Amino acid sequence: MGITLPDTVYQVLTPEGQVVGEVPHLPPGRMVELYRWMVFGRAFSDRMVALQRQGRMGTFGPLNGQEAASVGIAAPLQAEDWLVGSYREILSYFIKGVPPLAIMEVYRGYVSARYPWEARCLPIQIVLATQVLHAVGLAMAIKYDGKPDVAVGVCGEGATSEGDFNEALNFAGVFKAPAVIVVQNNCWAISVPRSAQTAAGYIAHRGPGFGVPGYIVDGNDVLAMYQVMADCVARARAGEGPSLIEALTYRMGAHTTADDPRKYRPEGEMEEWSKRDPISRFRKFLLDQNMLSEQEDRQMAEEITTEIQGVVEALESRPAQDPNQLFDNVFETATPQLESQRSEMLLRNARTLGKE
Ligand SMILES: Cc1ncc(C[n+]2csc(CCOP(=O)(O)OP(=O)(O)O)c2C)c(N)n1
Repeated sequence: MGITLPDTVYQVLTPEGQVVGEVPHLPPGRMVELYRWMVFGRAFSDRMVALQRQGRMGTFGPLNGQEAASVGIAAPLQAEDWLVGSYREILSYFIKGVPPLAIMEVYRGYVSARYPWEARCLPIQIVLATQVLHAVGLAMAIKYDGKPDVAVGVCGEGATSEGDFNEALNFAGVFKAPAVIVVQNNCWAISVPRSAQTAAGYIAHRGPGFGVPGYIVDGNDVLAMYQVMADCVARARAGEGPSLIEALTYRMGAHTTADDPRKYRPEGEMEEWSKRDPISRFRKFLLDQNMLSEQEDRQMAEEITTEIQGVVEALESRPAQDPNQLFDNVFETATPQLESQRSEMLLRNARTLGKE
């Protein structure tokens, strides 16, 4: 087969922002655009956590620390390519064309929340690893249709212990599906560390076992992620089959707003990873290359705050979700059990409202 086990970590920028690899040929404006998305992702995530703490948003999983991987996954994709991810991939979804308002609506419980068809993203997946099967299914559909598109499936390292992940890789390998499977290895699956997830040195090592090339990438280096992703997407598009990418990154926030990582994270780990922060690394590179100035950076941050505030205002100007509609989209014709749950909830709501 000629596929060997990957053992080197692909990197373009060191944590200090020094160039150690080949910089992708991107115009300066595009580089700044990638950076803006990273800053936007962190600001959006922070705002979602703040809103949740104020009782204005449902449970949310922050993406802090994973901005480079998220941007590198989506930026090389074309409009017709599909992207299927979990709750951690919302920044990749934004780049693909899902409006931030639609994501806020999802987390606020609006059942009417929809992504535009043109974004080519399936709803964010909560059931671990199933999205990888969906991505390979989409890739097979693309292949049957003879289209030049690619389907990308993204999951966390915890999800790789699910059968679905391995079945998806096997199927993709056997049928040469035009798919790219990306694992965001952020070191933790809630409180389970990466070391307890697999005895293998790297998750990317699993690829060759399925006849799929595997790549290990510094997931906090947006340029490295961009380049490896672009190469794998190009190969899939050219009919050369699937790839597996492992992005080495770190979840700097809690698993979700319902989690407290202080209970399980070893002391000093967060500090160590803070030194590899993906945003400060890329900012340093852009400043050094004169692609961005301190003044432009500050202005960008202010614009992003205003933009996100506008999204929050649009969300909060909507009438509240009618709880009765929660049951409408489960089946075409609601089952008797569902109808009984609906009646029970409406009765409870009426009683609660009556007491107020
Ligand atoms: C099939 C399934 N089992 C368990 C869960 C509960 N659960 C939600 S997130 C999570 C950890 C996921 O970790 P990882 O795949 O590494 O992704 P991360 O949250 O770190 O991005 C678990 C066990 C679930 N959502 N789906």
